[in-house]
Amino acid sequence: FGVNSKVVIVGCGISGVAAAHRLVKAGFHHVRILEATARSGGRIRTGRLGDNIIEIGANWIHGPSEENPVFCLARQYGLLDPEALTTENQTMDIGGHPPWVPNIFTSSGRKLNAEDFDPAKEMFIELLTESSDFQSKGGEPCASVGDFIRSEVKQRAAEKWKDADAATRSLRLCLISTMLKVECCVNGTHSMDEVGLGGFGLYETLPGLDCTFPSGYEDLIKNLMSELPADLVTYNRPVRCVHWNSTENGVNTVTVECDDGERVAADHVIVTLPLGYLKKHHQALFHPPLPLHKLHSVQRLGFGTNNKIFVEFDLPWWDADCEVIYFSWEDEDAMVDQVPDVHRSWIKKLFGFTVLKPTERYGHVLCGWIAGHESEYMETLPEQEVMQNITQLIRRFTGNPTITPRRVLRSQWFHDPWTCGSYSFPGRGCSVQDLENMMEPLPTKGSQAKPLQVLFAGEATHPYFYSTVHGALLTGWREADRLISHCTTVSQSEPHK
Ligand code: 6YU
Repeated sequence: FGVNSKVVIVGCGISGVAAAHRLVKAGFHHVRILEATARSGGRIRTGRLGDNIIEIGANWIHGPSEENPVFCLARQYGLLDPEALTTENQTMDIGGHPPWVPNIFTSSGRKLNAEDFDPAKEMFIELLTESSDFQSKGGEPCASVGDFIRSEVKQRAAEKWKDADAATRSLRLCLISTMLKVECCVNGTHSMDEVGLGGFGLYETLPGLDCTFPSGYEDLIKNLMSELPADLVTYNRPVRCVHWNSTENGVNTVTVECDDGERVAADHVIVTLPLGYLKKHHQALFHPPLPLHKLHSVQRLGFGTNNKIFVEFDLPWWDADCEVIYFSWEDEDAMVDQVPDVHRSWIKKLFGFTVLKPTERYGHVLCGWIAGHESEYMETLPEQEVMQNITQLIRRFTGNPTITPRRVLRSQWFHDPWTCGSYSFPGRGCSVQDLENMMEPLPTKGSQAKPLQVLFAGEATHPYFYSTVHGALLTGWREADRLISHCTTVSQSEPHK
């Protein structure tokens, strides 16, 4: 009992590492992490493109300020640029919309001025803000954010843009399509039609201008891991099934069964598996199965794909101050964020690129962003074919037939068998209850069986910071604290033997 309890953590992403860290610091000495792959970090994954450091998974610390534990740890470990540490940076409240300098190109090879973009951008941001408000008000008029934005733009454009000519209005609607695609990447969804309007406002932002890890996000994992016993993690050890409520000598136990047949007995198991993995494998993964209300929440919450395509150039073809490049298709004034023929036109889903800055550190590297089924299809193509499609696209939109990338590297999060996508979002009909169900331990309340046999952490179990690293980290701490307080109470009430 108490610190002698055997705790098994399934998954060595940030939430698993955070849970182990907390338990070990509290004196628990039978903590073990079982990880399917050969590395720690999960969706925090730093790679290389030539000489440049790139982030295959998580990119930014969203809202780097005092309330953000990832920021505080990164500062403590000395992992951030001085600029990120300034009060000015920490207090900037961007509400999830970084004030990036854009370059905007259209499919006929035109470069737009910021003024051409502003009316559509303003209306879009206004509607996103209104979409978030339904969470507190209730009684939303449509099921999804996509439906709401489309119907409102139609009405508002008729009034606000009545003096604009037909071509200008059409261009603005095409720009709305581009922004819907941006938002698909932000939310990790196939389409904004899949993101529930009632649940959209659950996500909360923190103050601070998003910053990156100059030597890679994995530095955070390395620093945390260096404070844990070296043999705490067993790598290449996928878990096949968690047997809970099984009875041995009249006492409930949990047994974790691994793919290689190893069976690990535990008092408590913390499951930190990605929601995509849970959706696909829940049936085989839990014995007995998950209670129905928990299963329904696993199904109702969304988990889609957002991938990156890194492209390096000898020379920049964007402005020196440019931070984001948008591509807008002039045939998309129907406000679409889905491509009708995925195999032929998947590239249309790519909204554009963010520019890796500063240039002295990264060279001339862009990060392309593509979400949804189009992105999942892109993963199946040879990298050479992805590079050809990207080259054609850039040449068309810039009108410059000589632009040639030096090299390309893309992420493949959907086909990663241990992740099955990128991150979670509230689907249609989702409410905070679904996130609460996600984090509820097994057996659920009211059961006479031994409590806290299986606990749940991971980004998809945070009620308002889901889809982020800080959300995932907090859930690891939350479940460790749940166990610490439970084990302390139990060991205090146990008669001394
Ligand atoms: C953030 C960002 N970021 C981009 C991309 C991705 C994600 N995120 P893990 O998966 O890490 O760990 C589970 C482990 O389990 C793993 O090691 C597996 O191998 C293992 N496992 C699986 N099966 C197993 C088995 N059977 N047995 C044993 N082990 C098994 N977050 O803060 N900043 O910039 C981004 C981004 C491409 C893919 C991101 C970002 C999400 C984080 O990466 C993610 O939440 C955490 O790393 C997850 O940690 P974990 O421990 O839970 O799981 C308004 C509004 C809208 C709302 N959304 C806005 C939010 C914006 C989110 N943006 C993200 C954007 C980017 C670019």
